[in-house]
Amino acid sequence: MVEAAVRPDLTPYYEEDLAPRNLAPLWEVLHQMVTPEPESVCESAIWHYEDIREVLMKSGEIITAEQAERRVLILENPGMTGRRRITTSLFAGLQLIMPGEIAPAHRHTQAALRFIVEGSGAYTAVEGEKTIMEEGDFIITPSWTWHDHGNESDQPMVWMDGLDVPLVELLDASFMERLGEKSQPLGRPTGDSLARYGSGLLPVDYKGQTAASPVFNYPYVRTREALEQMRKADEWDSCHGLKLRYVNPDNGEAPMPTIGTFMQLLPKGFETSSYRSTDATVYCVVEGTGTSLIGDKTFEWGKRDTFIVPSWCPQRHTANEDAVLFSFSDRPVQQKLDLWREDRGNA
Ligand code: 1HN
Repeated sequence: MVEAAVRPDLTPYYEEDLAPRNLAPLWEVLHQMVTPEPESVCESAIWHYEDIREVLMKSGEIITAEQAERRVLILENPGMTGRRRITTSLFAGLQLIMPGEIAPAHRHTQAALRFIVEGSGAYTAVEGEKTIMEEGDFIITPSWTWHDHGNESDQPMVWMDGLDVPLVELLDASFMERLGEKSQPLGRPTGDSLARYGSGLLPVDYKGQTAASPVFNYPYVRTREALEQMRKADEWDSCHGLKLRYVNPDNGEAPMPTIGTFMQLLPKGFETSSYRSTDATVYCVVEGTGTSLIGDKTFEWGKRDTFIVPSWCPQRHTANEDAVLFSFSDRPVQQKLDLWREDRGNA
């Protein structure tokens, strides 16, 4: 293989012959383009909630939700400063909505998830149905669905927004529309989707019409109850503890085609064995405290913290007390494209 810049004598050819014709020599860059293993600029990182809560609340004083359209602080990966993403393929941010505020209705081709971090009782409306949000709830806003948020409670509400913005940017497929009204008209009662599609039942003639799940709120009470019931079987995976993936009940696939979501329980004292996978992953701590070794760096985490594991970076987690971790990644995309790999070490 020709190493980069080993042929400085070719510079005149590159600059005078190739560049003006929009041509470039592959042999100078091939080894950067095709690496033996993933080489990501994405870095491991952590955001401690107690460290960022105050500046997030400050945003509530300096701009209204309406002025901002969405009052979100972007969690920027330190390896990709200015690139508005938390991993190479995904956006994450913390959104704040104050009592009485409304974030007006719009829709876009980028798919979004909300993971509720703090507060109780604000709502989000998606395609004509409202849902009330509680801590730990996982809510989806699939591609091109109308959505608006409002806070009718008496406390600030904070959630994590996870979007496939960088993926859509890569594909140049961004479209966005504002409804022109603060709130969209509601066509279904609150709780309708969960009752119809999220109770181990489906309407008898239902034919999955969309790529995304017909359930749009996966309440934490149900997820937590599932984990608590399952722990009685005492079957722990050495790499994951007890880990569940969220599904579209119609086809068993991820709730949205571009973002996979997971919830796992690590009981007090549990130490996972080394694991890595090609989907860079965003973790949100729902309960408990613990320590993670990500590559050669150690991170201490607690409730409401967010941390990142880059692609193919070895991870080990230890729970100091019963811990519950929500996570999301681009895994469904990689799996559909036959790119996803995992390495369970010797486990
Ligand atoms: C968006 O539309 C929302 O609807 C949140 O709440 C975060 C980040 C990037 C682009 C669009 C929302 C977003 C976003």
